[in-house]
Amino acid sequence: MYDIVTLGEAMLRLTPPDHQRLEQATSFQVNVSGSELNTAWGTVRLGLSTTWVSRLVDNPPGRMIANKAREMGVDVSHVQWIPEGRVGLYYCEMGASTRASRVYYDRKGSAISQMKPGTVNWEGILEGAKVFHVSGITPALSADCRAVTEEAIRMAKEAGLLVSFDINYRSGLWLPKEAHDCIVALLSYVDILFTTSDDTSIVFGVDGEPADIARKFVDKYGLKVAALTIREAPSVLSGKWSSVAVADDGQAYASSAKIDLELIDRIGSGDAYDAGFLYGFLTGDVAKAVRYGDAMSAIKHSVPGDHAWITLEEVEAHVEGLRTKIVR
Ligand code: KDG
Repeated sequence: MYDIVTLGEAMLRLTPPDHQRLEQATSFQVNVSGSELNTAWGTVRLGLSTTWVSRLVDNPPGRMIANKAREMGVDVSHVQWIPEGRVGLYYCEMGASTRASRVYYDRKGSAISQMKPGTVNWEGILEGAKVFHVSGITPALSADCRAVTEEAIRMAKEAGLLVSFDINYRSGLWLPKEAHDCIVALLSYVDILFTTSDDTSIVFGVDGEPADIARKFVDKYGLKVAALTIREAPSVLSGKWSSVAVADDGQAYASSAKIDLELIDRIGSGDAYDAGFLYGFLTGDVAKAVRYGDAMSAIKHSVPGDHAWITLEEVEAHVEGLRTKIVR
């Protein structure tokens, strides 16, 4: 029995070292990536039991992904394996100075994009679980993935789980109108929504103050809670992080302060937020969810790679107050 069930694609992430341009690289750092796997990973680091449902090729990249997930304690027993095909890749060029970071995807036709509805034993996987989490990346991968996402969300709701959804709009995968029409249909099942004002603006045409945006979504779609993450990026390598969540009683829970960050690696920081938030929500309330989400995400910005190599003790220490002196 799991606390959390996730569904999504994992890819290999190839990053040239030392802020090199992609074209000049002679080697790559290799990381395992993927929004829902990142979140699964984060929840396991905090002590929850999480399974990640996906589809992988039984070849070295596919096994590398599953091994990395296992290493962290994410359950992969429901991953579908196929003998041939491909897992996705993405290249990540880390920016600096006035050159922004860039991501280049190479994921078309990946194993999960051909995952069919009716092929996952959702009833068995969801039984006794508390949360089903997926992001807008998964239904954007293909028509099949959209059907699988709809099926999983519907069955999770029927089984009494909380449904958690991160809009995570990817412009390379679909147009705003397609994303809008798909996500609106999913939102009627969603309890916990994660998003940003960039995504609500692009996909829904909804702008405004973050708390007002969150409130609009809670009211319109009958959500239990909507959380907006707020990033300010005064330069390529520095930023400020905060978030606000609005619950179904209309109350807003905002970060106690904006957190100043050096952006060692910001990819996966939204997924880390989701993990911290879900942990806080399941073990406390919305106020705790915001505190733990903020702490997870803030620390993630200091960690290279997509995954939140963070302990619960570090998150709790961060929640108590920032310590910047060396720990010996
Ligand atoms: O949030 C980070 C993820 O999104 C990354 O691991 C993979 O960008 C990604 C994608 O589109 O799946």
